[in-house]
Amino acid sequence: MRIESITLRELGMRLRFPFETSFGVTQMRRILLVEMIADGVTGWGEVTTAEAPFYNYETTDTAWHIISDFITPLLIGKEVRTATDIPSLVSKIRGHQMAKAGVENALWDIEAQQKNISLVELLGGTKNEIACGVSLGIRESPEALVNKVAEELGNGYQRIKLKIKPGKDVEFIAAVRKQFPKIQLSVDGNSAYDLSDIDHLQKFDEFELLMIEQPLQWDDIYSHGELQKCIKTALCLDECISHSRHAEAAIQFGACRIINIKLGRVGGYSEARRVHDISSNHSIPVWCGGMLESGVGRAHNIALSTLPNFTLPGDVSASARYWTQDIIDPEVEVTSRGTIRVPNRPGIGYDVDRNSVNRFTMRQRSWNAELTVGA
Ligand code: OSB
Ligand code: MG
Repeated sequence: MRIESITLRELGMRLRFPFETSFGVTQMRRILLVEMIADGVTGWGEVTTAEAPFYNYETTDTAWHIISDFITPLLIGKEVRTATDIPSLVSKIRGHQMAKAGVENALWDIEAQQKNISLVELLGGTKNEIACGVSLGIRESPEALVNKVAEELGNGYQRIKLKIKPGKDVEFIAAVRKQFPKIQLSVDGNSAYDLSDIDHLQKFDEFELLMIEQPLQWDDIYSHGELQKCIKTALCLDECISHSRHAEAAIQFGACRIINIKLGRVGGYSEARRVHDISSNHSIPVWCGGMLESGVGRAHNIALSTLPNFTLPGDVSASARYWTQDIIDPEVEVTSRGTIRVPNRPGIGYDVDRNSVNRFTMRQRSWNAELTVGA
């Protein structure tokens, strides 16, 4: 496959509702889409950076810079055998996994279409339906949170995840657990605690949570290992796992019993499959995290979730929970059983709606092999 052109677009998309985590409130998303053409076939990828460097160090602007000035020059006009060739071509760029993932994943879409198979089949996915949970932002009061949980359970979702932070945790979790004693319930601290909070975090054990996600520092596997020794509830790592060697280290050290895999955070499908396989070999279940994606990122998350070791419900939910209008056709819908039916059309399985993309586009830049010296 010869990479003939790459178009990078920044879309401005307003979430239907503000989303609050321990690191802040998000309502306006600035999303980068990668449109790639190879051998005349078009593929799409999404860069899952946030607007500010509060989840990890990447931002929409750093990704624009890294893709424009470093990734694109390494790829434009290049001949590649498969999408799995991309990581080695960009490996001299340290970090910036989300920027790399947006580009690599577009080529996976292309490769699947060229072979006339779904992305699921190309990846080795084994499911035609995936289990869905929801991630609920921090609310004003425990009552407001309980009402929101009731609404999402009514929509069929199989697992509820509560965002928490110091001062907005025990009381909120207790209220939800009291109202819903049997549901699959987990919490996500997004690195808002540290090891001096061990006594406090031990109190969570009484709520029989499915997991506590990333309570401690974003880059600290060691401290999570220390914490896991002191609590009964399973820890799940999100922010800490940027690649498969982190997964290996965290598992060996006992720093988690579950891993959240995000395509962007680990740098794309090639690395996501490695994290999946390592976890599987150690009997560590995984699930697919979300980054408030548009339909393009959502479609990729659905494909990833079909791999066999994705045995827990993910954070991949219906388009309508986020957007008044999504940019794919059809939009992602969730069944009353709390599942998404996996499309089996070639590639990502959804059409990208160019009218919507154009409507939301704030800036765009294209690179064409024929116009690039040396390509
Ligand atoms: O930690 O999983 C997270 C959203 C933005 C940044 C980090 C996280 C999240 C979510 C939302 O939990 C998942 C989603 O609904 O897309
Ligand atoms: Mg998380």
